[in-house]
Amino acid sequence: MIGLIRDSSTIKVDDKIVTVKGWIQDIKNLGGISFITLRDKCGTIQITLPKKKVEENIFRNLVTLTRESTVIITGETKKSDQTALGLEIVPIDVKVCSRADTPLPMGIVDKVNVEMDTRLNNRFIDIRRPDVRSIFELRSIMMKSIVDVMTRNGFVQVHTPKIVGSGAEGGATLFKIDYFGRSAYLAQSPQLYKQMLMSTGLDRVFEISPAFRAEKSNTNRHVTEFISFDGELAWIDSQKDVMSVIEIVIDHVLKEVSEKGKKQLEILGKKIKIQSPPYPVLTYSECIEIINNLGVNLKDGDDFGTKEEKIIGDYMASKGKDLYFITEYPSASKPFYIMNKDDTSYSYSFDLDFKGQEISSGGQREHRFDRLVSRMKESELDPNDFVFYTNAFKYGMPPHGGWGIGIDRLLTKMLDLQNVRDGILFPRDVSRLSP
Ligand code: AMO
Repeated sequence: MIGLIRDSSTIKVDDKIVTVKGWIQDIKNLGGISFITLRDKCGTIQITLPKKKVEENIFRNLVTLTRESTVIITGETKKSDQTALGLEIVPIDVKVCSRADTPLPMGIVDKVNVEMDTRLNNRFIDIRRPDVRSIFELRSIMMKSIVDVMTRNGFVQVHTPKIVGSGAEGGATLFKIDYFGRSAYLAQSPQLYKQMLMSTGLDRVFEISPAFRAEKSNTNRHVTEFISFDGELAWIDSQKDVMSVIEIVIDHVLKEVSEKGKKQLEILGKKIKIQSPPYPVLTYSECIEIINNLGVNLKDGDDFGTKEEKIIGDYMASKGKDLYFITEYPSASKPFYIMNKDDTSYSYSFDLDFKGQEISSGGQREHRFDRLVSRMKESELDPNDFVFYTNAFKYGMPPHGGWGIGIDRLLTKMLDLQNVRDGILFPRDVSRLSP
């Protein structure tokens, strides 16, 4: 028997006979009456079983079920002022879809703090928690908003190879694979390909794809497989043109997620702060000064680690800014494809930081063939390994620039998650290859 198919967000007392589907979250047997909390993707519904009014086999069937079993229940709606929905269902038909094994590997509604490892090992259960599921629904809203804003701004979505013959982001984080007896690698980024496209007339492209880094660091912001959102645009005057596009994109994403994800944000108890562009810009040298004024002893050329990023994050937070660019890093700390700043030791590079963490880096690229090859040699790379790439610079390459945004980090910072893994369904890191 089937009544009106309803979920916990649409059900009304007036529906009279309804069919609901979900997981048995809890069963309370009080002798003459039993209560079942049925959870569906939108919330919970109370199923009430007065022993005298419910058919015996339905009663037995339901009250002997294990938590998290899946059922389809048809029943009569009754007004109730004891439940959040203001109604309960008295079953007249039950279909048990699957009976859950016991004990459960982890609880769903229990208020105990479960370790990240246990949660990730049992991710299919973890995601049954409404707050966890909300993160992934918000992620989906975010991804759609990115595609929308990029397309609206004339960018063409592309996909480039993830099995590659040479890496762009340094040998230390390359995953080597055996490719029919030859050495190949998992792509660390679409860098070389998105740049090659700049010579084709496809002069505004974006890609959202997995990127792989053999990253040995076991931190709350590094994973070995992440989703990289890359953009590249030609005919730029300077890196500022690239930064302006990022501002348009991030601003749109924050607004869309706030607007379209209201329900999920409420479940998470979060409010997204929208910081209107333009985002503040600090140069690398200014950051060194800010950091050293706080008693640290950084030298020009030193890299910023987690600690330094946090100092700058706190400094910007004190000015009410969560999002800010850091520009003009030393050339030596940036990859070969970034353009040097005229005759200085700095570069036309930038990072976008969000609440004290780098979420993006980019810059103007070196589009002049000779200089590009020199930059490669300076970085101790063999230009012969990159001929497929440098060829695209030989026969007419416009000035161009772009960025890579770590989607997982953007989500983490936007929602103030503790760990980048919180926003990844099935994360991969040094010690995790399953599920
Ligand atoms: P970069 O190496 O800085 O730049 O990476 C760009 C962004 O990707 C994210 N990211 C990561 N996220 C999680 N785990 C990791 N191990 C990880 N590594 C990187 C970060 C980072 O800011 N080709 C250039 C971009 C460009 O210039 O267009 C690049 O890949 O959010």
